Parts: sequence; structure tokens; C-alpha cells
Amino acid sequence: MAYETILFERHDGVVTITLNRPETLNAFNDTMIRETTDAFKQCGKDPAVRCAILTGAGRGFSSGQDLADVQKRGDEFSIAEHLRQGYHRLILEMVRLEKPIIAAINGVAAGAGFGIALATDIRIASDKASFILAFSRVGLIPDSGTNWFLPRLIGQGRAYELAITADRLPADQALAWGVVNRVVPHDELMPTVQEFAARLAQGASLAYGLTKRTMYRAWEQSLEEALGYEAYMQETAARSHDYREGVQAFLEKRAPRFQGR
Ligand code: LHQ
Repeated sequence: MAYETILFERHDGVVTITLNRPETLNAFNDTMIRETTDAFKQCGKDPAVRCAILTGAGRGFSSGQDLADVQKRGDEFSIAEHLRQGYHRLILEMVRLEKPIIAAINGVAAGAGFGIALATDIRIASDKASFILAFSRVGLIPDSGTNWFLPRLIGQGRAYELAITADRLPADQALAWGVVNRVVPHDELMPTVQEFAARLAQGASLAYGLTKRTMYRAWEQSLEEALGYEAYMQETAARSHDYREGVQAFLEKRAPRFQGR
């Protein structure tokens, strides 16, 4: 797979996607949006892939939309169309990927870069990471799913304040507010994330995927609907090899050998 703006590496069931425009702190141009979307699509198609890591090259995770690139566009450029054709496809590809995505947040995540970080499933941050809803600095409203993800994670008051001040949320505060799952010393970020991803890749990945789908679905459901959907999805999980193997391994007091099916 030849990509220009991202690195795509697979190692034992774990794919690492690295946003690779470090001279811009990994700002998204059209190519990077398209290639990142394609990379997640490949993760979905390949049954050998059981977990994905998203990170950034250099000192940033992503600075969001490449503003120099946008400025070159003529008057006919429609941001709405750019969002629909670009970021929305990427975000939906990530959310619909029934495999865990871990963000290894190595530095600043700003604007749409913050949105893409929020579309991952588990966020592990370096102590040098920070988050900025930079949109209002350029007179825009938050986009790239941030209006949907962030108030759910931290509450509307905090999310709205971050949106209108565009203040930097440092890693320790992001941890306290639940934006990230863990903060680790910068040099330990990739080893920590790689070890965790390798563990998830050995797990009951069919169940991990169904869990992601069921939890996202529950946001839109009443309790009655959520209970019904859980029962339906549990039936699916219970018909798997992994369920039979998990129960058998428990009874035989040995480690299970999950196959993700
Ligand atoms: C950049 C960028 C960048 C280009 C740093 N673009 N070069 C969707 C649809 C359509 C239109 C508009 O927007 C959207 C959604 C959005 O994402 S809007 C929000 C866009 N992002 C921003 O407003 C963030 C802009 N960047 C910054 O505020 C700072 O760079 C942050 C706070 C992220 C980091 O600050 P520093 O650590 O001080 O780094 P720096 O500013 O010196 O940046 C390093 C280089 O990266 C620099 O280039 P240079 O040639 O001077 O070394 C920047 O120009 C470049 N860069 N962000 N988004």
C-alpha cells in the first residue's frame, strides 16, 4: 500500500497508522484525509487485523485542517462539502470499524485533529500532549464530530468553554476530565500503546467489535431499546467460536485461544 501522507504498518494483528506531515504538526490536507480513511477501511477488510493504533509523526498528533491548503481554494470552496466528503467519511469509517482503535496522542491535537482523536476508542496520551478546540481562533464553530463526542465525555459546560476560549487542555486535565484513558511519560507512550494493542489483538475481538457497535447504538436508544439490542447482540456473540473457547478454557483452568470469530 503506497501512501504519501501516512505510514501504515502491520505487525501481528496490530496496524499502526501514523499521520505523517510533521512539518505542519500533521495538518490534514485532502490526501491525508483520504488516505487515513482508506487505511481504516483496509483494517476493516483484513480479518488478520484485530486492533489499530493512530498516532502522529514528530511533535504533534494533528493540528487539524491544513489552513494553508484551505486558503488556496477559490470562492466556490464549500466547507460543508469538504466536511461531508472528507472528515465525515473518515469519522464514520473509524466509528463503524468493529475493532478497537487506540490513539497514541504524542503531542497537540487541535481542531479536526481533536475530533479525529475523539473518534478513536481508547486514548492514551503522552504527558506532552494537549488538546485545543482551535476552531473559534479562526472564527469557526467546532466540527469533525467534536460537538457530538466532547459534551458526552466532559459535559456541555466544559466543552462549550473549550470551544469559545480555544484554550489549551493539558494532558493531566484531559485525564481528570475523561478525555483520555491514561497519561504516560512521553518516552513510554509507544511501548505502552504497543503492549496494550498486542494484548487486545489476542482477545475476543468479535466481542470487542460487537461491544463498540452496541455502546454507540445505546447513545440513541431508550433503556428498553438498549436492553433489546444487547440481548440481540449477545445472541450473536454467544454463537461464536470465542464464546465456546472462553467457557471451555475457564472450565479447564487454562488461557483461552481466541480467534476473533
Ligand atoms: C499548520 C497548522 C495547520 C497548516 C500548524 N495548517 N499548517 C474544517 C474544514 C475546513 C476549513 C477549516 O477547518 C476545518 C476544521 C479545523 O480543523 S479548523 C482548526 C484548524 N487548526 C487550527 O486552527 C490550529 C492551527 N495551529 C495552531 O494553532 C498551532 O500550530 C498549534 C497550537 C496547534 C501548535 O502551536 P506551536 O506548537 O506553537 O506550533 P506552530 O504554530 O509553530 O506550528 C508548527 C508549524 O506547523 C508551523 O509551520 P512553520 O513553517 O512556521 O514551522 C505552522 O504554520 C504549521 N501548522 N498548524 N492547521
